Amino acid sequence: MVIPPTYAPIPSAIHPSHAAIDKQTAAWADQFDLGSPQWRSRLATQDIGAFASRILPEGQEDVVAVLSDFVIWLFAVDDGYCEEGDLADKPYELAAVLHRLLRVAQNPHTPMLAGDPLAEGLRDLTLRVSRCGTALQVGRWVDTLREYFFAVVWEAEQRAANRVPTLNDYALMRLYDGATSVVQPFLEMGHGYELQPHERDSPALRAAAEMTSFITTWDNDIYSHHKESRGTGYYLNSVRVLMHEYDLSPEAALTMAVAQRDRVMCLFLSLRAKLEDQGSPQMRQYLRSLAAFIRATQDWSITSLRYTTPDDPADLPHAFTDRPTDDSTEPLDIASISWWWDLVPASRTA
Ligand code: 3E9
Ligand code: MG
Ligand code: MG
Ligand code: MG
Ligand code: MG
Ligand code: MG
Repeated sequence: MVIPPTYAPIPSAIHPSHAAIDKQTAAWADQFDLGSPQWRSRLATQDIGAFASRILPEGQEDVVAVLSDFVIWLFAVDDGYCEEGDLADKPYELAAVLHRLLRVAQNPHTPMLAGDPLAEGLRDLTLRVSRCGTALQVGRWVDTLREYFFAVVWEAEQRAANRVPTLNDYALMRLYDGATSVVQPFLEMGHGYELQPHERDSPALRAAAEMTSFITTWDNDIYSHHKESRGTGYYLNSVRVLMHEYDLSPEAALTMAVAQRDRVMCLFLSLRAKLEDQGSPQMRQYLRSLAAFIRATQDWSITSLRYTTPDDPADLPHAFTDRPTDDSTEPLDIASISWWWDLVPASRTA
């Protein structure tokens, strides 16, 4: 399947220390013995540090470094437990393991899971997150970790049943199972501010954050479809979900997935413009960071060996376009997310 260049209205940017951060993250994964040696040597070539450096191009370097280590830790959980490991189709056992890990994030001094690589890595991350963030942000990060864990347990149940989820269920699950919401607290920490709760928890800013999760995970599905469809059998991906939902060919499903992310991107831009007129300086910075996260995923995905897989090359684009394939202002026909369109009056999206 040939992946076309996708719409990229947000400028590209990367933190100047990306090379050092990338190197240090590979060393951190070695230090904590994450995954197998083979897994680590593969991940060391996938530019994880560059990805984190694109998410926070102007962020404080210590926070970018923690984010980078956290992202490789997340891939250890996602690859090792959730998709390729023994627990991938055992939701009950997976839930128990993830609850124990969560306890380590809630209090890194809890004397449990000693010597477990994921737990020891998480202990280190938690101590560092506590130095970078306020108590509120650390609490928020633990809550978002729980959200992510809950969603990957849902994925495991889909795998156990060997079922392709409905589009509505998949869109809802994907807001959390790509670990995008766990990264969002770093957007505040990276610039040393706290969003005010009445702004962060406003429906409009929550919607902007959810749209960011939708666009980045739909993009991931588009760019990782090659890797995932050649994997060990069962996989969760929006292209596959759309084929199943609407009885489409892979190519037609890809076209539809691209149109959906383009429509959400257009809505994100309209909502951002509206919120920038009204919000605090912190909210405006947060919106810039959400946008950077979207572009970071695009830039990293078309270049990382994780998705280009040169031994069995994926047909990924080398560039982006400045035009959406679909700029309709009509809500997507997905019940769990169609409320996003209520936040932007049609006159602002035209
Ligand atoms: C993961 O889904 C989607 C992410 C790559 C989106 C952005 C990345 C992050 C928020 C940090 C790391 C997140 C993880 C490890 C979930 P999927 O399909 O499991 O990723 P894959 O790389 O295997 O296609
Ligand atoms: Mg590298
Ligand atoms: Mg996953
Ligand atoms: Mg994966
Ligand atoms: Mg993927
Ligand atoms: Mg997947």
